[in-house]
Amino acid sequence: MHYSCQKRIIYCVLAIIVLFILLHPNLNARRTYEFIDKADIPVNLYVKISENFTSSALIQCDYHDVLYDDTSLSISIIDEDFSEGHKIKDGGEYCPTDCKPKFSSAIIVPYRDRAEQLRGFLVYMHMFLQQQNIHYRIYIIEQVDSNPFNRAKLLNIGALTAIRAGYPCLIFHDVDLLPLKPANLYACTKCPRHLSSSINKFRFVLPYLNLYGGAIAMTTEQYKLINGMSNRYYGWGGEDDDLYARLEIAKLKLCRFEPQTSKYHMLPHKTHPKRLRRQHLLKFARTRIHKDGLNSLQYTEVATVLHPLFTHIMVDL
Ligand code: NGS
Repeated sequence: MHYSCQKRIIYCVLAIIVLFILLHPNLNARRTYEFIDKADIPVNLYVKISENFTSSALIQCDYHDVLYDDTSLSISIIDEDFSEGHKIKDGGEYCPTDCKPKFSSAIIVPYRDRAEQLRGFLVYMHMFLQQQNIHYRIYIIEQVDSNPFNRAKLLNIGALTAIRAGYPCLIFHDVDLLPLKPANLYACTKCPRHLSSSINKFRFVLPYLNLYGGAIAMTTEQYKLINGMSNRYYGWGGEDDDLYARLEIAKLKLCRFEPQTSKYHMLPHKTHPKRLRRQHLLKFARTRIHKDGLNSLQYTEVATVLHPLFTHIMVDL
């Protein structure tokens, strides 16, 4: 081959490599980020159980062993059957019996049309959560109409339901995410917490610092303070960035646990069509906080069913 032709090919290949690196979404990704040191987690936890909740246990549950548990769970649990004779109450509520829990968490999952994923999620999450000595309940909020999916509005509906039931801590959770480390305590911290900061899909790096989607935890008080999430994001993307903007307005600084503890496995699924106007909505996120959220939430409850492993709320948005 002619020398100048070879040179041109080399330049082309180099240019493609440079472009690939520059345009790659992981360019801004964080292998590490600011996080709460393990030793400081206990003082940062928001210790509160549900109103009206009583436990007949004599001793308080201890969370030291949970926080320092170094094991990982195997995602093969999703293929298992849930054992008969478990201690979960209808509606998916669980409370440890041999000690008094310090935390009550409502796990709120927006959902539509992923039955197989939901089955695996429920089996896995009950296994995971029961190891943590917390009181919790799993709410699945299903959008039954045929409009584009509105994740944030479903989360608002779940939040209102959980708040009415007296839950002090709201954990908003996508159905395709499985926490891998039992040390990732599903309780609220005093700061709003981003739980899923280290996902296999992103090669366990945080795609951008302000990411506040996937799995997050907020106290009921914090969620009410920011008027919940915007109800206007139909279709994929942007609603979590809008939520982050609300935190900034309310001067609530988000926090995380260390990457090692925040590892998640994302179950594979089809990608959704992206909402075209999400950037426009985001641009005005700050102006809508007081008029678009919990205080403007409108929907029709189609049915609520207490299943053995979850509370199923079906809604028309
Ligand atoms: C951003 C989206 C977020 C989304 C994040 C990660 O670009 O809603 O990607 O998405 N923001 C906008 O579209 C404005 S993920 O790859 O996890 O599906 O959460």
